[in-house]
Parts: sequence; structure tokens; C-alpha cells
Amino acid sequence: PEKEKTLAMIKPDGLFGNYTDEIKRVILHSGFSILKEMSIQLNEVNVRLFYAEHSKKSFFPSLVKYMTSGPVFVMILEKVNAIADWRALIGPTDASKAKVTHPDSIRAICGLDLERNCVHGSDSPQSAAREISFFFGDTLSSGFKLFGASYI
Ligand code: YYY
Ligand code: MG
Repeated sequence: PEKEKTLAMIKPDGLFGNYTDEIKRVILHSGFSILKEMSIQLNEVNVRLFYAEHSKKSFFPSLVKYMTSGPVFVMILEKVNAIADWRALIGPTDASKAKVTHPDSIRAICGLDLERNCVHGSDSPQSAAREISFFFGDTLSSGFKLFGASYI
């Protein structure tokens, strides 16, 4: 079977709660390689582009505010079946529900609620390709999307 790449992100509440090292340990223990990683402070324009598919939803303004509330930590993960396996490891979107239904998931352990759910994972090969290029593409493609972001 072919190896696959996915984009993982530790969101502002994850960095704020100091979960980065613990999450990276779980990632490596679960057989993923971390190919690239970067800390970055996103601005509103960056988040609107990253989450464009949700731009018409009622939660969008709050999501943008939250995602710009502090730095995020992004990684390219690689292994066989990386996309589905990382999604399984992080658990359901709503961290408060995950605490009941998937208590061993990363969102259950590190997340707080539906919005502040600590981590992101690409949901398909198409979104993995888009999201990896968003953060780690050549400067012509990702430089535009990340314009004004602070690398830290
Ligand atoms: O892919 P995933 O992160 O599990 O969920 P999405 O449905 O793509 O939503 C993206 C992001 O938006 C989610 O991680 C939290 C936030 N959100 C929210 O605040 N309120 C909702 N009702 C749905 C999603
Ligand atoms: Mg999603």
C-alpha cells in the first residue's frame, strides 16, 4: 500500500494548554512520520481562506476569531492510510461529545467543546492536498494564502 500525507494542526487552545509535546508523542507512537512542521500566527484573511467551505455558516465569525486568538502548529503527517487514521485518532468534531463517545481521542483529552476542539485533520485526499499546499506549498501558492501571517 502507498503512503499518504495529511495535514494536522494543533489549534490555539491546544498550544495554550501546552498539549503540543503530548500530541506529537501520540502521533509518533501511532506510526506517523512528521515530514514538516511550523508554528504560525494566522490572521483573519488566512483563516477565511483556509476555512472557505464554512464561510456561510453561522459559526464562521466565531471560528475566525478563535483561530486567530493565538498561534497554531501545523504538521505534514505521513503513513499508510494517514488521512483516515489521523481523523480517527483526533475523534469527533465536538470535543464535549467526544469525551463521552470517544474518551481516548485527542479531542476528548485536549479539546474543550465544539469550537475549541484542539486539533484539525484533513478529511479527504483533496483537502489534504489543498491544506498541505496552503501551509507548505511554494511561495507563489502558499505565500499568497499566508500573506501577513507571522512565522514564529
Ligand atoms: O473537520 P472538523 O474540524 O471535524 O469539522 P468541520 O465540520 O469541518 O468544522 C470546522 C471547524 O469549525 C470545527 O473543527 C469546529 C468549528 N465548528 C463550530 O465551531 N461549530 C460547528 N457547528 C461546526 C464546526
Ligand atoms: Mg473539516
